[in-house]
Amino acid sequence: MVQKTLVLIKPDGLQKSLTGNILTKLSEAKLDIVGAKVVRVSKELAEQHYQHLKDKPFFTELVRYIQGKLHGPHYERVLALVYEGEDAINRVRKIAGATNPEEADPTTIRGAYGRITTKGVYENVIHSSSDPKDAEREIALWFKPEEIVVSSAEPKKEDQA
Ligand code: IDP
Ligand code: MG
Repeated sequence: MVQKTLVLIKPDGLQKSLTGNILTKLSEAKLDIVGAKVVRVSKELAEQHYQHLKDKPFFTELVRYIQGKLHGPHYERVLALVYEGEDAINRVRKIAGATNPEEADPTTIRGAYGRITTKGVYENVIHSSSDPKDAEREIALWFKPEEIVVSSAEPKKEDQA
């Protein structure tokens, strides 16, 4: 099934200068990028994005992490992307790797580049939506509808000879 999925290159990924490596690795999934932008993450956006974890002991630190507050003022941003294609959600999750970077396969993005901070947050370089419901919610949270490119099945009239 053709799906859309949200990817965030988190502040640690930007600080470690991994954007190119991550995009190259994700290109193995043979998906299309249909949305992309740099976002300065507000506390509200961070809390909404991670609402399912609000009762966890690491929640406050997690919100600070995605806001870039652990990586100096220059990295208070993320790169947000929407990928689209066949089985997009699972394909990206597979390349991203397990949540805990120490348990992630070393050939995955998180396994290769992630770490656990002394405060116990998994700095795992990349976010990817975990299921179709999450993907829909997250894409609506991070992107306006007009920021997503819609591919038309039919060629446009003006493109035809
Ligand atoms: P996911 O990112 O693989 O979907 P979630 O459970 O949705 O995993 O958690 C969101 C983020 O919260 C993770 O990517 C990681 O940065 C952090 N996190 C999740 N579980 C833990 C934990 O047990 N300890 C520390 N950080 C965690
Ligand atoms: Mg998740």
